[in-house]
Amino acid sequence: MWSLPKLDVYGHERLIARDDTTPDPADRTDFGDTLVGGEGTLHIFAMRNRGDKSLKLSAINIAGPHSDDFVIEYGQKDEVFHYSMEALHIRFKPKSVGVRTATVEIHSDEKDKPVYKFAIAGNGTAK
Ligand SMILES: [Ca+2]
Repeated sequence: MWSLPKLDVYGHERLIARDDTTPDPADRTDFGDTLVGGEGTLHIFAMRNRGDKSLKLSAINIAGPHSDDFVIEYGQKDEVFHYSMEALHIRFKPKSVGVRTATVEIHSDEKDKPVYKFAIAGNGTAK
């Protein structure tokens, strides 16, 4: 029996729910305190395909009020093979002091839900 490709995204081995709106340090969606103008904070996520067919990724982008404060450094893979995973690296580089929020959007050919979204946040700090 065939199943469809199915995307799950994990941070620190914890599943990040689709449409999650509550960033949390436990699953790495909260990047914590980070110096404005510094190196930033890099978090690595895992995109897993638990279906038995390849998943085609058409785009990964960051949207929302402070989308420019988060940079995708790696993850523009166009395919996640069945029962396999790919890394997604996001760096938080705050442009201003205070809470910064955005939404990660992973577009794929998954049938029922082609956009996997979750909120991310971080706190810009001054020296
Ligand atoms: Ca959450």
